[in-house]
Amino acid sequence: VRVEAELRRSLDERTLAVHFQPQVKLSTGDVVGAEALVRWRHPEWGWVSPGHFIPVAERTGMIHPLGREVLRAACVHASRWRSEGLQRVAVNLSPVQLEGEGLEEELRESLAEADLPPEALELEVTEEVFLRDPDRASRVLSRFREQGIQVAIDDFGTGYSSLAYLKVLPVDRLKMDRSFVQSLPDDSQDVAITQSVATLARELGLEVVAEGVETCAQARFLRETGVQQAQGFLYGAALPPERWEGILNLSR
Ligand code: G
Ligand code: G
Ligand code: MN
Ligand code: NA
Repeated sequence: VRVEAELRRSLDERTLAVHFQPQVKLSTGDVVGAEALVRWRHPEWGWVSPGHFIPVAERTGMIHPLGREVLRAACVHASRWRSEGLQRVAVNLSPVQLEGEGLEEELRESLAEADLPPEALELEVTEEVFLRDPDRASRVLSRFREQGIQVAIDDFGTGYSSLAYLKVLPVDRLKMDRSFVQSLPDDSQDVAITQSVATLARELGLEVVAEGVETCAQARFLRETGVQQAQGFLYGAALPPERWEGILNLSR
């Protein structure tokens, strides 16, 4: 209850921050994308993890105004960074946001306000959305895709859904969960899983972004296995937008 009240206050006072984690093209090292990650610093508690407050926001409906703020910030910053070579910004979408009304309108408004082409926006959804209401999720996401917005499956491989949704909803990208990356290249099971995901993606014409890349050995193995992009502490944690200025120029 404390968390709920304090989160509501931070939303009202607009003290939530949006940070951006670089996504890198493995063959060149260029920063091609940025994932928007919401950050909450409470005056007494310090940084509160999204893993802690996002579920509260989902339960209370605060995820709608929160998600709107993240989306707006993401579009505004991406629009500025595009001229420096950034291809896209990725925004996490909660299943609750997908089920609500008005998301389509918000997307249109945010893109228009920032003058960002839809192709430069990627929505990250987890496999969970296809468990909850697969028909609705496919319908809504297909409509976004028709407008040019890209869709990525977050935490790919950790959900309990079947792969059938990849036929119903042609997505653009799979984000391989960091639990599969952590023990590369030594763990033979993770090697097998990585190879399978890379093959599946290639056959379906999708890109793969590996998450949680922390070492050069992981990056090298992923590149040699055909994974196109990576994200993780090796390249950088999520940074506040003002710290992004140098990043894009540096990578080119
Ligand atoms: O990197 P971090 O600890 O911030 O991320 C923890 C989790 O919170 C991740 O699963 C991430 O997807 C989620 N998350 C971070 N920002 C947002 C957001 O703006 N919206 C939603 N729905 N989830 C987010
Ligand atoms: O959306 P998602 O659930 O994937 O959120 C990304 C989460 O992973 C965030 O909590 C972020 O801080 C965290 N993260 C990002 N890069 C790394 C990394 O290289 N290693 C680890 N352990 N965590 C990471
Ligand atoms: Mn994500
Ligand atoms: Na993830």
